[in-house]
Parts: sequence; C-alpha cells; structure tokens
Amino acid sequence: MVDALVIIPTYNEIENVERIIRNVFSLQRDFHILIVDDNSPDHTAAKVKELQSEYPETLFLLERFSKSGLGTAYIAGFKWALERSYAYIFEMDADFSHNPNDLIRLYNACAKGSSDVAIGSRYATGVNVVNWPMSRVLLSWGASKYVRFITGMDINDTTAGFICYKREVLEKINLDKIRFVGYAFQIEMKFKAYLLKFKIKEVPVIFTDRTRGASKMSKGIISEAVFGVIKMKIKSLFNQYEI
Ligand SMILES: Nc1nc2c(ncn2[C@@H]2O[C@H](COP(=O)(O)OP(=O)(O)OP(=O)(O)O)[C@@H](O)[C@H]2O)c(=O)[nH]1
Ligand SMILES: [Mg+2]
Repeated sequence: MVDALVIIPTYNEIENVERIIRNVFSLQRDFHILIVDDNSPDHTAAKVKELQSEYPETLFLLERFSKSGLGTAYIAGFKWALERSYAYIFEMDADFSHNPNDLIRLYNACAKGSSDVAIGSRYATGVNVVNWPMSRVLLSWGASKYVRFITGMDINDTTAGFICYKREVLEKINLDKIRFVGYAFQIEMKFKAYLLKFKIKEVPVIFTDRTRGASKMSKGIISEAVFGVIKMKIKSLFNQYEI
C-alpha cells in the first residue's frame, strides 16, 4: 500500500512536468503523484495524460477550468487526498526549486520521527537558496522573519511550500475556511497547524531557483501576505479566527 501522495500544482509547466514526474517515480520509496493543473495554455495536462498510460495506478490528474491560484489548487488536492487513504500528503512545486530527493527526508520526519508537519526549510540553517537574485532572497527571508514576528510561530521559513502533512492535520483544518490564495496560503496553513498545536519540524533543504518555465509571482500575492497576516493574527487574538 502506498501511503504518500505528492501534490504538484501546475500552470504552464510543460518544460518541467515530465521530468519532475519521472524524478519522483525514480525515488527509492514509492509515492503517488497528483497534478493539479489549471487549464495551462501550454498543454501541461495533455502531457500528464500521456504519461498516465505509463503510470496508470500512480499518476493522477485534477483539471480545473482556469488559473485560480496555488492555494485553491492545493485545497482541491488535499480534498482529493482525504477522500482516499493517504497518510502523508505533500506539497511540492513543479519547477525543481524543491529537490524531489528531499521528499524522503520529509517523509521520514513524519513517518519515523514524531512530527505532524515537516517543512522543507530554506532558513533553518542560514540561507540555503541557490540562484536567486539578492533582492528576491531578501524579500523572501524578510517575509519569513516578518511573519514569525507577527504570528509568534517558532518557524524560520514561514512561507515555505515544500511540506509533508500527516493526514490528521489536514482533517482537523477546515479547508473551506482558508482565506488566502497566493503565497499567504502557505503562511495560513502553518498558522492553523500551529494553533492546533501540531508538532512542526523544519528539515533543512537547499532551494534552487527555477531554470525552466516562467515564474507566477506577482505584487498582488505579496500585498495579500503583508496585510493578511496582521489581520489573521488579530482575529486569532480575539477568538474570531476559524480554524
Ligand atoms: N494549478 C496552479 N498552479 C500554480 C498556480 N500558480 C502557480 N502554480 C504552480 O505552483 C508552483 C509554484 O509556482 P512558481 O511560479 O514556481 O512560483 P514561485 O516558486 O513563487 O516563483 P519562482 O521562484 O519565480 O518560480 C509551480 O509548480 C507552478 O506551476 C495556479 O494558479 N494554479
Ligand atoms: Mg518556483
């Protein structure tokens, strides 16, 4: 029985999708993969369907009609996973910023260690980011520190998107009450796990900037995070925050 599902949201990842899928399936331990594609104009989903004939029992595809943000893609993926029997559910990008080999380290932190949430952390031991311009490193590092300061969470990489959740964590969180769609989604998930007192562990990883395909980062995503985090914290202090 395969107990682990890697959810990979994709939007225009035709240059990465086949390699990332093959890479995960070549690992020592068995993972299933769920691709959540938002009708990518570059036909990422068609490529996945083609690969499904090679991996009929292990590669799954959820197709949505239009680009609706990373957060809602993951929520759709989480619900899909919870309808099945997976015990460990992962978030990973398609662009190789997250090294698929680290899936095993995240898995072990939850399955063999005592963690409920394992975070592939860029900032657990200094700054482990490769190929990002200094401005982007500072933005990301600063954002993580800012979130840590505002929320009080004892996590260095609060915006990380390379995660293993134990099933129970996703079962406890009301997925219909997640407010954020962009980057802030990652912060919100951690904040909820933290409020629910789940054990969160940072596993140091090296994050490498994408070499193929285009970034989907935008100003709207950043301002959602900056103001959203303060609102989230204040609501939680007054018990107005639904988990
Ligand atoms: N389904 C879906 N996937 C998305 C959406 N936005 C981003 N993604 C995927 O989410 C993952 C992370 O997005 P990236 O564009 O790499 O964002 P990023 O890592 O913040 O930016 P870069 O570092 O510049 O690559 C990638 O696999 C994207 O294809 C979306 O709206 N819908
Ligand atoms: Mg990326």
